[in-house]
Amino acid sequence: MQRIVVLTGAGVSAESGLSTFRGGGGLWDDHRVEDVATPEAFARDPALVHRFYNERRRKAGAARPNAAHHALAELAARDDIHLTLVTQNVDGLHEAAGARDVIHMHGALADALCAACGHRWPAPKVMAAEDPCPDCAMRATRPDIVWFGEIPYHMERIAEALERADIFASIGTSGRVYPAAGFVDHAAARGVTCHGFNLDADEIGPVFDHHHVGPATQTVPAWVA
Ligand code: BJW
Repeated sequence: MQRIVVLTGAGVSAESGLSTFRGGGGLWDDHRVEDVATPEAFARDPALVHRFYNERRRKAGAARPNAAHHALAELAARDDIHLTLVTQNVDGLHEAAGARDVIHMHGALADALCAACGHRWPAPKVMAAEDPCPDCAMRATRPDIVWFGEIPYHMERIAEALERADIFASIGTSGRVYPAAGFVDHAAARGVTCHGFNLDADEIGPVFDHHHVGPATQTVPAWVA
């Protein structure tokens, strides 16, 4: 049984019509990251942050998984492979393609989180800070998203999977945001074979053993086949 850890980023959903974060047309072109993706920004202007995420939730809800999401779901279903699928994406497209047990290290647009008591519940289409928490009734509703300065989710589980991996693959991520950006170094230091997938050859660092350059909808199905 081969143990594979796959890390995905915004590039895997780009061909489903969802914007990436950096580069031309990236999400932050319209919104400075400090204005929307930090706890401080939320404390300063919760309405702006909710508007940003309500719009992201609307777009993600209308998007459909692409061939890369489907190929990864097929890989997960194979009997001879144990796949740990870790995503930085909050869009839910891996699940829409049929993948189960996806590790959402940066949270999910589909969930709401009470900043007062930590309770989680399915996000309404349009969320506002004034929405009462169904558990404690406080009005401190926020998206269940990991912002800069917050600790990503499931780090222990991810570290365990990386410790046991035979293969590591990083797909459609710029590798600029930590701790996810450090997974490849951790894997490479253990002698794990590392595959990098990106549209842009320059975004795949020399630490990767195999460079798969091109759109994820082509390179990922070709790798999985
Ligand atoms: C294609 C393609 C196609 C396009 N096919 N490819 C200084 C040094 C080191 C670290 C820090 C530092 N100062 C601060 C930090 C920490 C900070 C950080 O990393 N900052 C950096 C910016 C420097 N990190 C944090 O604060 C994290 N927390 C933390 O570190 O806690 C401490 C701790 C950790 C662990 C244990 C104990 C303590 C939290 C990070 C939270 C990130 N949140 C965001 C926004 C919220 C989610 C949301 O709104 O959606 O998450 S930021 C944003 O970037 C989002 C993404 O998940 C994340 C990564 O972006 P991604 O996915 O890589 O997208 P892009 O756009 O950057 O790249 C897309 C790529 O796809 C490109 O390369 C394209 O070429 C490619 N592509 N189309 C294939 N068709």
